[in-house]
Amino acid sequence: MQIAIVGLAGSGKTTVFNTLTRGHAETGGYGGVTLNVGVVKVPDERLGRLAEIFKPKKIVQADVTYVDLPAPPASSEDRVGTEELPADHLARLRDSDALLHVVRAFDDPSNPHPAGTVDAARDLEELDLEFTLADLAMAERRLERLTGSGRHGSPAEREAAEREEVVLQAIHDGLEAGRPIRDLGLDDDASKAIRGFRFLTEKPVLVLLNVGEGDLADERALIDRVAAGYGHQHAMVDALSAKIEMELGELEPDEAAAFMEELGITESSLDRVIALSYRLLGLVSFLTAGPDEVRAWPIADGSTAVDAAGVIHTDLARGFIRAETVAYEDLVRLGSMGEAKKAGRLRSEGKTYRVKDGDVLEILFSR
Ligand SMILES: Nc1nc2c(ncn2[C@@H]2O[C@H](COP(=O)(O)OP(=O)(O)OP(=O)(O)O)[C@@H](O)[C@H]2O)c(=O)[nH]1
Ligand SMILES: [Mg+2]
Repeated sequence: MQIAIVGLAGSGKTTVFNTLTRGHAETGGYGGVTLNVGVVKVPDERLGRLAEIFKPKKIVQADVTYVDLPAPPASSEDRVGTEELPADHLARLRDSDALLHVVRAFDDPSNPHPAGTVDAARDLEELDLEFTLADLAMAERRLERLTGSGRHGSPAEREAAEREEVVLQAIHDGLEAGRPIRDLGLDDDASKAIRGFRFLTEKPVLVLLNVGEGDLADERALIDRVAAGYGHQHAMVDALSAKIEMELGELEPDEAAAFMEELGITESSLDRVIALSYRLLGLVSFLTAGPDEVRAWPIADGSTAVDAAGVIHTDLARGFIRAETVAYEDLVRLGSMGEAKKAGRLRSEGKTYRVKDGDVLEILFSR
């Protein structure tokens, strides 16, 4: 699972990246050109509780990869800015499962906004427009090819091409009217027909307002204001002060606590942002527990027991017999697998069982 951090130049992308990954990539070189990649462990307090029961040798958290990308150049009459990104950057962007869109909301006289004023809604719209133009150009090119080539191939191929054309035309018309693809409510067949294009406005997005260190008290009002004007599907709006979070991340725990008290904040936004981006991806975690390891595994919401087995290892999916399943809450309340079984809370589930967040699974399989 990969999330691309996008945003206009100087919005704080790399600072957010450093915060999330506890990294030290260089910030502040206006209009950065480097690509940063980092892996983040998803915090999950259930693992600690399970570890108390199983006393495993290790604990393994689910992880998500974050990619920090430079802003695309602005589009003009005859060029689409996003398509001018270096090929490897564009590939990373298209390959990502979701976007984390960092928007500058901090004012800083020593680092003035190039537009002269700070206006989060304006900046948000500006980059969204770039991605809309990139998708539109792609849809147009493909539509031209489909209509220009006439109808070739077998009946099945012609039918597939017609279906693709209908979906692309709907996408094209939507984009022209300013509607991102994520708003179109495409059904599974339509999504599948266009999967190969990896459209940017189809990806779910978490808008992250990067607020100034003096504006934390007004954070909620700002989120509400921006969210009210951003009524898109598969989109969420949240805020953090990237600069403060980065500084907090560099402190020892007791120093961090003192600093937070000074700032008048009770919790770091970091865990919340990681958890939100995880949810945004439509991910839930199932858990495995034993004497060797206690582990959280990311899986798409709605996946089946055999899908879950395949996430652990393809052999487990191939030889799947059944999944011994207990809900995390039941297991923790009853204290052990044995007690869960006695209480009738340990279930044997088959291949098509839909795994729920927090299910503790043991997959039985034949080799
Ligand atoms: N005051 C303040 N400054 C910030 C904040 N976040 C980022 N900055 C500063 O803004 C400048 C740009 O931050 P970066 O994280 O490099 O922004 P970026 O989006 O990665 O920039 P490019 O990669 O150059 O497009 C740096 O000097 C940061 O220190 C913030 O919350 N408050
Ligand atoms: Mg940067």
